[in-house]
Formats: sequence, structure tokens, C-alpha cells
Amino acid sequence: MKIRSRLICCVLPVVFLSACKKSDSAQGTTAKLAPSTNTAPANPAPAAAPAAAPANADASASAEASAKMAAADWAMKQDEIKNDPNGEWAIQATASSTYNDAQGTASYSANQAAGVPNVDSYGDHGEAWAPKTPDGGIEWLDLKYPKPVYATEVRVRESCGSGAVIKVEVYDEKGGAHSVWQGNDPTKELNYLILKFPKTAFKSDRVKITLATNVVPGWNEIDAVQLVGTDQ
Ligand SMILES: [Ca+2]
Repeated sequence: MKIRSRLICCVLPVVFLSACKKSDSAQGTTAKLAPSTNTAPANPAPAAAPAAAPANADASASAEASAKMAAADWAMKQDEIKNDPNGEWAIQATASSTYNDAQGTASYSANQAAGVPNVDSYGDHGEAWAPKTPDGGIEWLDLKYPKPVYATEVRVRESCGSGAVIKVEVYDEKGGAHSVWQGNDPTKELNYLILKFPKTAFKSDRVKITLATNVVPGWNEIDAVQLVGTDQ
């Protein structure tokens, strides 16, 4: 806890809404920092002003209904991905660095990005991988899967400081890396970066995610990464 508090000062203060901070003391819980365009279910976005005048009651009710529908859509999508029969979750992971040099299955370790998604709100959570520094630049996460498949899709569940992924590679059986995506990550809040690509000509059981953590100020965390593919 002491270390976490110490690191608060590292975060740029001017980007409150987009930054993801490690702060569970001075500035309240980070989970409450979700921006107003919220799609996360835990915070059905107070997008409509709470002091709405009676004349705006209809608009307010409509905004509330829209927010609820968006939250329901989000939840259904999360469930669909989690239970996709062609999807698999990593069994182990390594990374360029980890917050607090976390090893094994400690909080923020690379292995926190293995397994099924287990972060349920946008913000700083030890159940996700976090690199050693918030804005240091290039970092990577390398994940191993139980079953080699002809890959068609990678789904990266970002849970804090979303939007910093710049490249995704899958490895063939000989350890050769093949880039399946490179670009500008549009992910916001707690969501998947979904990358579809033509079925690989080789089977893969390893995925590498590269981030540029400086492009999204604050901590950038990944909850889980799903590899999607088939036997044939
Ligand atoms: Ca996780």
C-alpha cells in the first residue's frame, strides 16, 4: 500500500478522465473515475445532469434508458466472449515488466492476464497485469495457451488506461512471430480490443501484445487475452 501511494505522484494530474491512477487513498477509488460516456455496467453513467429541471425530464429519462441499454449490451457481449467455444484463455504469461516487480501470480503480475476475465470495473485492479511504470513507453505481454489453433481472432480485455495497444503478434510452432494487427487502439474503458484477421496458415498457442504506455497517460492494465481459432 505504501508503494502504491508513493506512485500517485507519478500520474499526470491534468488528465483525470482518461488517466487510470493507482490511488486507493488520497483520491478515492479509481473505479469511480469512469468517464461520463460510460459503457461499464458498474457505473450506469450519470450522463444526464442530476439537477435536471422538470422540462428536461423526458430527455433525462431517455438518457437513462439509453445508458441502461448500453450497459445491457455490454454485459451480453462480455458473456458471449467469455463463453465462446472457439476461444481460449491463457495458461501463463510473461511481460517486459510488472508493477512492483510482481512475480508468479502476485497482484499486477503478467499471470494476472492469464485465465478468464476477472476485473469487473474500469480502474486499477491487481487482477490485471500492469507494467512497472505508467507512461514509460514500449511494454509487452507474452501469453501461452493450452491448445494450438489456426487463429482467427485475438481479444484483449483492457481494464485500466485503455487504448495503448499498438501491435499484436501470434507465434507459429517454430517460434516465428507474425504480426496480425498494428495500429491505433480505439478501446475505451473496460472493454475488449477485438482483432479479426484471416485464418493463420499455422497453428498458434502464443500471443504477444505490445503497448506504448505513453500514449494513454496513467496506468495501462490488461485483465485477460483470449485467442480464438479452430482445429482445422
Ligand atoms: Ca485478470
